[in-house]
Amino acid sequence: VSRLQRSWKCAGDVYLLGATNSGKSTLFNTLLRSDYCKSRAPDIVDRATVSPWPGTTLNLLKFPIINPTCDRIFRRQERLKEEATKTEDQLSTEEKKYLNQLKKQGYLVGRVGRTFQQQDSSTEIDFDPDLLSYSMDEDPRDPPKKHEEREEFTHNEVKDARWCFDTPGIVKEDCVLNLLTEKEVKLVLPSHAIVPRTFILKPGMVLFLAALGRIDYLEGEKPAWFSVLASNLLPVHVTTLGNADALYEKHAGKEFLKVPMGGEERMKEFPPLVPQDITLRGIGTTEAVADIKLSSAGWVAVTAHAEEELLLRAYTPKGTALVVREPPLLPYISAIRGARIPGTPAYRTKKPPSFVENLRTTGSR
Ligand SMILES: Nc1nc2c(ncn2[C@@H]2O[C@H](COP(=O)(O)OP(=O)(O)OP(=O)(O)O)[C@@H](O)[C@H]2O)c(=O)[nH]1
Ligand SMILES: [Mg+2]
Repeated sequence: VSRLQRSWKCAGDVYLLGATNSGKSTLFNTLLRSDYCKSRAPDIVDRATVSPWPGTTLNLLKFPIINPTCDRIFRRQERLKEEATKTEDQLSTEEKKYLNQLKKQGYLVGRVGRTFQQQDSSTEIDFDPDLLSYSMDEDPRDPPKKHEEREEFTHNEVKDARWCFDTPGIVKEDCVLNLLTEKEVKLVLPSHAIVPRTFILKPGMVLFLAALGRIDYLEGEKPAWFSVLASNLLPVHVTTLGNADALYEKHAGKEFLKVPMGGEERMKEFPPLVPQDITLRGIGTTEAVADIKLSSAGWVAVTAHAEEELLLRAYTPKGTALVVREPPLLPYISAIRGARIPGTPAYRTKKPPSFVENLRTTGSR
């Protein structure tokens, strides 16, 4: 909010753009209740629908952007400074409960908060320089409205306003979610914080992410680490090159590989896995070299010994996007693991530290 106010000021309208389900409406609703929005607007503007289903927002929603006068920027900074010194202890029980709930779902949590509250006619009005400095777009003489009737903006409030828009998401044609049923999507879209699952694979081994993705480690000198970042409800299975095809044939569509579900009937209409070869050169045992993104089913961070050359073959259902993301999004993710489980290529899992704990201990906002 601070950066938008400093750099963009009120130069023009602002649009939240992005793929469906990327969190635009969540951000819109947060901005609606922040210093970015004119103080009266949250009561007038409808909140955007947030849902786990891609493509939920169909109409355009907008709120008027507040004009960041020098005085407002100053008061906002004062509030932020003050709040930075407060600890979580000062939150109400309800706020704490909400925060904990979000924390469990893997949200990056911070309180956005507002500096400028709506003028309430029943309370005494302190001297407010904004009322004088900004009578152009917010008319302080506006008579207070009765609570029952739906409030509306006055002509003065919106005539020169810039708006912030939520938009319907961009539908990606090559997204695996388009191929899935409602039940399957529920398993694929994470509903809780993802716990990374790391496996150590030798050349000749194969990793399946449900029946939606597959990675073969074809050639290389040494073992490498494969960290799966995907919904915790999707199974990961490791097998050998010799057994992989048979495993897929036997279990795709069934409980063992979970998604898709519906047995052979379902698999008849489901596109086959198609391969793509990938070569990577390791940069060391603590840092991943790349992410292999298996459409929206998840991604696998690959960590390999320095200078070690790997030949991989990755698969996603035909028509869906397989992307090699280099550099990886979370280079040190393979370190978030427990002890090796004896006799298997798997490591025990470990929960990543929560963002809130981090924020508190570093004292940043
Ligand atoms: N873990 C996590 N989930 C989020 C975050 N932001 C949004 N979500 C969740 O992601 C899902 C989609 O969020 P929306 O805000 O509806 O996404 P959108 O981009 O508006 O989606 P469309 O309107 O369909 O294009 C919802 O279940 C949200 O609760 C976030 O920062 N972290
Ligand atoms: Mg939306």
